[in-house]
Formats: sequence, C-alpha cells, structure tokens
Amino acid sequence: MEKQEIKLPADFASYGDARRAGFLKMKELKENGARVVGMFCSFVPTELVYAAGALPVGLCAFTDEPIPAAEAHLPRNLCPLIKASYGFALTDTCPYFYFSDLVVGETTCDGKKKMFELLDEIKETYVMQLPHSRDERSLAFWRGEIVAFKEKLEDFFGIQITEEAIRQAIRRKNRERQVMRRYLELGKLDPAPMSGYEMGTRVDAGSFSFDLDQRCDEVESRTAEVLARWEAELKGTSTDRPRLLVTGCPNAGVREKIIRAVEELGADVVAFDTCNGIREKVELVDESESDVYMALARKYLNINCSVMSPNESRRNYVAKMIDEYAVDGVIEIVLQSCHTYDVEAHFIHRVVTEEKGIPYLNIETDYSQADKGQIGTRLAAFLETIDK
Ligand code: BJ8
Repeated sequence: MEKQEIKLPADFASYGDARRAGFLKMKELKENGARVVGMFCSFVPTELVYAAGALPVGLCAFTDEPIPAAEAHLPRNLCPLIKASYGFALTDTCPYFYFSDLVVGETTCDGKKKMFELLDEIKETYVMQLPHSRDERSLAFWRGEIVAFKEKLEDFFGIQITEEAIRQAIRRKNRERQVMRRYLELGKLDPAPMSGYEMGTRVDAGSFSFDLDQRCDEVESRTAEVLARWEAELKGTSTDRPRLLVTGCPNAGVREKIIRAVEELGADVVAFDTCNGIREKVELVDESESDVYMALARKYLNINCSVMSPNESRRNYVAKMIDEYAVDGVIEIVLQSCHTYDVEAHFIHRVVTEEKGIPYLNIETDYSQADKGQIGTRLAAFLETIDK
C-alpha cells in the first residue's frame, strides 16, 4: 500500500468552512424572524421542528477549545462531545447555541442527560425522555413523548402544528434520507469512488445548510458526478487499498487524526455505521401509517445507537454492511468515557472477527492531538494485518 494524498473535489468546503458559512446564513435568517431549535441527537424527530416552521440546528461540538471552561463544571473524565458542547454554551462562543430559541435534549447516555440539567440554567432546554428498549410498552411511551414534544413546540412558539404539516415534513425528511443514502451507498462501488473523509465531512457540513431541499439537490448532483467519474475512470480497475468500515461514536471531532490518517496510509473508508453515516438513514418514516406520531415513534426507536439495550440490530446491521460494502477491516471509534459504545464494542468485535473473520481495531480517544502519533502507528500496524 502506498501513502496517498486524499483527492477532494475542487469546490470542497471543509467542515470548518461550512460551519462558518452557516453562521452568516443563520444570522440573516434570524434577522428575518426564523425560529431555531438546537438539538444534540439523531433521536430527536426533526420532522416536528420543520412542522413548527422552525429550523433544526445541530449543537454537538467537535473541537477541544471550550473543554477547559467546561471542566470547571463537569468532570474531566467525561465524553469530549458532551464537554465541548457544554463548554461552547457556557462561554457563549457558539453562534448556533446563541441563535437557538429552544434547546432540545434527550435521555440517551448518562453524561448527556445530566449535562442538560446544567445547560437549562443557560438556556431553556427541553428534554425528551427516551426509553432504552424497543418493546411495545417503550414504543407507546415514546409515542407519548413525541406528542409531548409537539405540544411543547406549540406552547413555546404560540402556534398550532397541523397533522398535514407533520406529514409534509415526513415526506421532505424521507426524501433527504433517501438522497443521503444513495450518496453514502456509493461506497459499495469497488474501487472506492471517493474518500470516506469527503463522505463524512459532507454529511456533517450539511447540517449547516438550512434549506433542506437545496441540500438534497446539492448531494444528488454530487452523487451523479461521483458516479459518472467512477464509470468513466475507475470501473473495471482494481486496487490493493483495503476497504474499511468505521463504526461507533460520532467521529467529526476525530476525523483528521483517524479517517484522514488511515486514508493517507493507503486505505479507503467506504462505510460508516455512525450517526454521521448511514445509521439514521437506514429506515424511513412510514408515510402510509394513519397515526403520524406512531409512525415517527417506530422509526426513531429503531435507531441503532448503543444507548439501546439490547441492541442486536446494530450487530446485525454491521454484519450486513461488511458484506454489502465488501469490507476488509473495521475500525471502531469510542470517545473517551462513552460507556455504552465501549461495552457494546465487545459484541461488535465478536461479529467482525468471529462471524466475518476480518480484522478489527478499537480506538478510544478524545478531541486532543496528544495521541495523534500513537494512533497513526496503530493504524499503520492495523493495515498490515489486512490480507488484501
Ligand atoms: S443516536 S450516537 S447522536 S446518542 S454523548 S453516547 S459519544 S458518551 S453522541 Fe449519539 Fe444520539 Fe446515539 Fe447518535 Fe457516547 Fe458521548 Fe454519550 Fe454520545
């Protein structure tokens, strides 16, 4: 395997560029009276936010700058995503938090749900109570939480949310899921048609482009462009670059030191079982269901996050992805102190190595650069174990 520079499209906007451009756009939208709802998790049904005529914006933070400030209130030994997100709010340095009229949290992991209590002292934070299993009782409870969230949005903004508005939002979000899925499933092509670095960055950057339909159009056009280039230049050729699947915690904060690094070492990241990958896009909301709240409840409760217990569906989905993307090795990324992913890693390791017979690497890390060299060494050693 030869070291390679990752080729990115000429108009490629880095995650930082997209985030900065989004600030200006959001300022303009706010000046024109936009309603903004900040959120932290794939479990929050954005359809209801759109149905309220509001814009959803992701508040998960991916840099370590605000972490020292956050550690004045939070334990050091806590997930960097939680500390950084809280740190931005505490230091009033995230324009998206600043512009949010309401913040929505959820009871996913312990660290996040307790952090939301502190966040509520800075800005009103409404917390959805997410059950952690998928039986009928949990489903009924979660449907109730979805109705309660709709009522909260109605009270907060002084509006009525109609069922038709929810149905329309479901159709728009389903289109987005299908568009993103077609883009991410380009990774099934062999040789890989683009870098995993581009794929992940484009998905994350998309959350700072607030026109949902325009975002879909842009991704569709990029999908067509990548496919055309693959057909013309790569189809029928072969490569010795190993094909990797990345699974685990959200990886935007460690993308440079893991995804970019492993691709520069000569591998292709072709698939992501993550929240900035295909995880939330696998299942659509059932548009034919007569009860819209039940349709939303079913879809969202099935997200394969490790906070669910048991969570066999994630193991099954990882196994399926390994086959469908013809994967040669799996890297699991666990953010420091993320207990649910860390424990579930045992099962994922078993599926990857025993059921599928391919190498697995687990990297526990945070947002600092302190372990960059060590991770680079481990990635290089991991690639040596792949038989390709
Ligand atoms: S649906 S992955 S976005 S909870 S914050 S659980 S890394 S210790 S982010 Fe997540 Fe929703 Fe699940 Fe997706 Fe671990 Fe950190 Fe908790 Fe985290």
